Amino acid sequence: MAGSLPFAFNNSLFHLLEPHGDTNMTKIQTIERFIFDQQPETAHGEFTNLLYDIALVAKLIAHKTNRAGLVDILGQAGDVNIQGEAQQKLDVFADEMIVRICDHTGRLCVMASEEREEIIHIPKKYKKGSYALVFDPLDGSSNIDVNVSIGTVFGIYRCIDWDLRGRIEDVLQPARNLVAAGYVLFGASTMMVYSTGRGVHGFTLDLELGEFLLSHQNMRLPELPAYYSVNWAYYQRWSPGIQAFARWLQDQDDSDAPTLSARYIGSLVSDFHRNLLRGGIFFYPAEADKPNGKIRLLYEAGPLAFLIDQAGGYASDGRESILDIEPTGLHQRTPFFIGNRDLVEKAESFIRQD
Ligand code: AFP
Repeated sequence: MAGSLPFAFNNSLFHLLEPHGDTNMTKIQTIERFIFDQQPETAHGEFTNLLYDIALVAKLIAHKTNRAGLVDILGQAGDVNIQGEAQQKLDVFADEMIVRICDHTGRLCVMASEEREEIIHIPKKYKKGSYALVFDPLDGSSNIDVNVSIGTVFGIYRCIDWDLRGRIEDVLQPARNLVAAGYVLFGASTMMVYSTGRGVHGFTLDLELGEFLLSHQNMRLPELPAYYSVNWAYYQRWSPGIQAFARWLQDQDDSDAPTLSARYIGSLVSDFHRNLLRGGIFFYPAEADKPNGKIRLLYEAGPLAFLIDQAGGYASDGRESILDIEPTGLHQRTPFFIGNRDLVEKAESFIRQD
């Protein structure tokens, strides 16, 4: 009975314990347990613990974003709160949390954040680790004020030269070199989805337990896509090839064209997550005055390309795989097409005709 169980083991968990069918019990796995079980026998735990750190920071950001609607009541960003401290913007908060949790653990050699101009060095007083972390602390932040889902994206590389302290070269690696990537979606519920190159796995945060529980094991893109996602308002700015592709997506008369519905949130993690579950394509192409589009290669496109590859899909800049692009700058942008392989390749074929 609930009353006789420890506090944390509350009602929210009971539905997970209900038998499925006659005999099978649902298996409950926390993210910690799952990461640990996936770790190779030879591992020293450095990488495993880095993933735990990210799961911890995800909970902290979730706690803060869940209170975003209270800002009007408790004070605006830029205001001074009751303790005399300035209120922080959520993306700045998320950025600082990630750095604070990860800079002293001895697991990283360097970090790079979408929020900062330069790479983030590990202070000399702390031990240096073997991994480099890239992240977009809170993507889609313009959606916070209207209570629309937002997300954190991250990627983990191995440092190139383990003898040196972190350098820019450690983060300017093609996404094909990622050893892990993932995102945290702050939506109707908070989810952490990640891959270490052995499938894509999703965990949902149980708020009462304070634990991420395995909810989506081995996520695969459905073969039949359901959605296309693009900001249609920019149609006039696209090349003729991209315009033709966008019209093809809508073309009910072309027997080759899939029957898709349109969905666009304007928050990449949310658009990506929905399309991962339902199938489809998200694209943010080049525009006349933005030849590289808007999406950042290092913090958004690369990690999501790694995930979609693991889920059976494909990501391209319209000409080549995102996984193969050698980054030249920390804040480089790229045109971005991601989703079911046949749809992304179709976009490439239209672009070749430009
Ligand atoms: P913000 O962080 O400025 O809201 O940008 C979010 C984003 O980089 C990505 O999450 C969206 O897919 C894309 O921009 C939306 O851009 P548009 O508003 O131009 O469609």
